[in-house]
Amino acid sequence: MSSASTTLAPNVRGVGAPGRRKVYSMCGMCAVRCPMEVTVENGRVTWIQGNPHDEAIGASLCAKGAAGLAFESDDQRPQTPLIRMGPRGSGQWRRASWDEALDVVADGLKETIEAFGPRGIALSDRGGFFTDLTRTFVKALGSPNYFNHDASCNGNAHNAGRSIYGFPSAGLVFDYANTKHLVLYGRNIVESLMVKEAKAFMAAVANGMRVTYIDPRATVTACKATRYWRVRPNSDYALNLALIHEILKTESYDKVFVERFVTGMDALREAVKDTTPEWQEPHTGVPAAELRAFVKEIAGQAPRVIFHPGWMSARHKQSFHVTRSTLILNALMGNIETPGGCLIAKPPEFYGRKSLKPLASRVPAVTEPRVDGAGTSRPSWDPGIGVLHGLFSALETAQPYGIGAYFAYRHDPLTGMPDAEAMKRAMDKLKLLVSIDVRYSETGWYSDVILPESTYLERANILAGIPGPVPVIAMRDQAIAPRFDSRPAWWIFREILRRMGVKEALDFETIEELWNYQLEGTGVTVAEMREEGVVRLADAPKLTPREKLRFPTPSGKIEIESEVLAKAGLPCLPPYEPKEAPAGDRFTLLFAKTATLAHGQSLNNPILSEIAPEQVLWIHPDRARPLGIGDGDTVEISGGGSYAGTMKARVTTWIHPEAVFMLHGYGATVPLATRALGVGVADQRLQHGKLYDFDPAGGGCALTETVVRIRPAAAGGAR
Ligand SMILES: Nc1nc2c(c(=O)[nH]1)N[C@H]1C(S)=C(S)[C@@H](COP(=O)(O)OP(=O)(O)OC[C@H]3O[C@@H](n4cnc5c(=O)[nH]c(N)nc54)[C@H](O)[C@@H]3O)O[C@H]1N2
Ligand SMILES: Nc1nc2c(c(=O)[nH]1)N[C@H]1C(S)=C(S)[C@@H](COP(=O)(O)OP(=O)(O)OC[C@H]3O[C@@H](n4cnc5c(=O)[nH]c(N)nc54)[C@H](O)[C@@H]3O)O[C@H]1N2
Ligand code: SF4
Ligand SMILES: [Mo]
Repeated sequence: MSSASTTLAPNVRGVGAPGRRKVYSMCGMCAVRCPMEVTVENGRVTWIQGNPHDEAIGASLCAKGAAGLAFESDDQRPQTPLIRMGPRGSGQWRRASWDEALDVVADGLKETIEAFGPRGIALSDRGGFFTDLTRTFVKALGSPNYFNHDASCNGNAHNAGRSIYGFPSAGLVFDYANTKHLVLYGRNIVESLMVKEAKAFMAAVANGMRVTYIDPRATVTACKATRYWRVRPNSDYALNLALIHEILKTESYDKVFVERFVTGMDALREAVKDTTPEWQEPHTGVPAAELRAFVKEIAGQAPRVIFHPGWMSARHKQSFHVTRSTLILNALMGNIETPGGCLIAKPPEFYGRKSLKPLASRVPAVTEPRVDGAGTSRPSWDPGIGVLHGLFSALETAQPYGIGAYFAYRHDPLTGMPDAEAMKRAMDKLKLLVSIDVRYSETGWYSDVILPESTYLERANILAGIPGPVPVIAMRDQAIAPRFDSRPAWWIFREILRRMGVKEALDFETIEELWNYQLEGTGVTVAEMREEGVVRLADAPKLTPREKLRFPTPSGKIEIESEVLAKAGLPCLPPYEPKEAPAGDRFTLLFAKTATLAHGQSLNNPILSEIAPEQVLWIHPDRARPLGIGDGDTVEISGGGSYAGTMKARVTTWIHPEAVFMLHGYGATVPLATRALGVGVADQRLQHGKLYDFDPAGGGCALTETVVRIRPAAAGGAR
């Protein structure tokens, strides 16, 4: 029997009240979390739109955001806590009360602590604005093993930023409105979108911003560009080394900026002395003359030139160095903290204000080393976010130590990480696998306990402190009462900590009490937060004066030669590793998002499932013809494991001949999500063997090194 009272649904004050009111929230239909305004009438949501008090977004939401009400009214989601009855993944569940489910979780944690100590507990989440909560939860339990999802998102770019600028790549914000030229490496801004960024990009394009778009396939963003380079897959590092060579040779860089703010130029000159435009041509496919013309063009536009360090573009074993070299290119442009360049995201303290008071400061530091070695045996990996495949390898080998319990909170590794079979093998070693989600995820279906979180409209979150040119505090307030027996995350974690006897960390009775704690000393009140949902902590953005510009690196400068990497025994400027061209029926597998779906979480949405594009396989005619594949034919695609799938071929010259392309987010297997079940092919399951194949410096999985085989499907083989 539990001593904690869990019967009370912790609704925010005013929820369900009669009348019409506006509630400020953040969209929850993808992890971008755009600020939004919710109109509630008599306890029901009647309209959602972007938060008009936030100028950058206005009333806009994307198609996924607009499908939020369809998600809310969908019954195909966990409606009560569920406890697994049969073998893992068998789909045999029983409904449970919160008390019972949380007791099962607490028992599993106690068993884990007995076997492995507190460090045997791990949690991964989606990262982003609200991680103070999850980090605090893990820390309060005494474990160092908090992970975000970046091992398969922007972990390489994140760690590359730290190694050279001293802060993660997300510490740069791009001043599209004032730039003359934007260079994108597979950053598909228009389709893989964040509403504010897509709007700023489109406005800048309309204003004459030049765009160079680099991608082995032509995206919608490529169609908006002034120059498109259809590069060979995974070759951007060669391109960058040649760009740097040409920029140095033609002295087209900002000497004053470099002299003052950059170290390691001699090493850079040495590393690129032979990487000429001609040298890169066979590696990337970009004609040397075009590369020279590009450098000439940007020389006249700098510092209003941005090389976007990207997120997803390429995930291979040198992609850390793609981002590092991209960040070097920005430094050479002298565009840091200049209009039309890369602005540094600022904390409130920059403007004489105070940051939100961290929940994590309520619990003592954990001194145990992380299970993935981040920050210890792997000094170049940020211990603040970890590298998730390190958890799975530890599960398989019990090295460097054993793990017994794993929470996947707002994270679906069986969709978002490569090679589900390998992950399931690792998960089978767990005593306890808990999924905290708003729908049936692939990971949820394989877990021991599903704890349904209330949807973003049905709950409040902790406040988010978001750094930027103008830092803000943003709120997700509760709009309506939960439809089912679900709970908000802060409450779920609080209840678990109470059962574990470490309640101090999150011992708040209401979310308002928690918010008041966070707001202490900021000069902002909950009432003010509720007025517009977003409070700006400065009137207008200010640039750091040049004499005060210092980077959080050991030298205070942008470090091309990095101590962190030296300590890790890693080269700062390794030579480019040439890529083999797959031949015959073998292709490099490219994958990406589409504008109307968010990863694997949208395909079951009643509206989005209707408008979702058919998943087709892009293939170049020169490679399709010898295989006997014509446009519209059904092809089979396999990745070396037991998993294979079929889809229609789209024969097109808009893709590099060495690659094929498909959309991510299809091929779901959960029977209770009937609209997504069996639709399409799961690219992550074709990425066989990629869970433990990663970039050693950045830690990210080498997803884009996946080679697949393509052949015409046997007659009747089509789904
Ligand atoms: N093969 C392949 N792999 C990829 C990618 C790819 O394109 N191809 N993309 C990569 C990228 S960029 C990323 S970011 C990752 C994404 O991987 P994930 O982070 O796992 O993906 P998401 O779809 O953001 O959401 C994860 C889970 O959060 C749940 N969720 C949504 N809203 C809420 C909520 O309010 N509360 C709770 N508790 N849960 C919620 C969703 O239902 C979903 O199950 O995948 C990466 N992996
Ligand atoms: N609609 C929608 N929008 C989203 C998301 C979503 O799920 N749906 N997810 C959000 C998230 S979490 C993220 S991280 C971002 C991701 O945003 P992006 O980084 O733009 O990611 P992707 O859509 O995965 O597109 C990656 C592109 O990289 C290209 N590419 C592959 N290999 C190479 C290479 O070697 N070199 C170059 N230059 N390009 C290459 C692919 O062809 C593809 O077009 O999108 C965000 N926005
Ligand atoms: S990008 Fe679209 S789905 Fe994602 S948070 Fe913004 S409006 Fe919602
Ligand atoms: Mo991502």
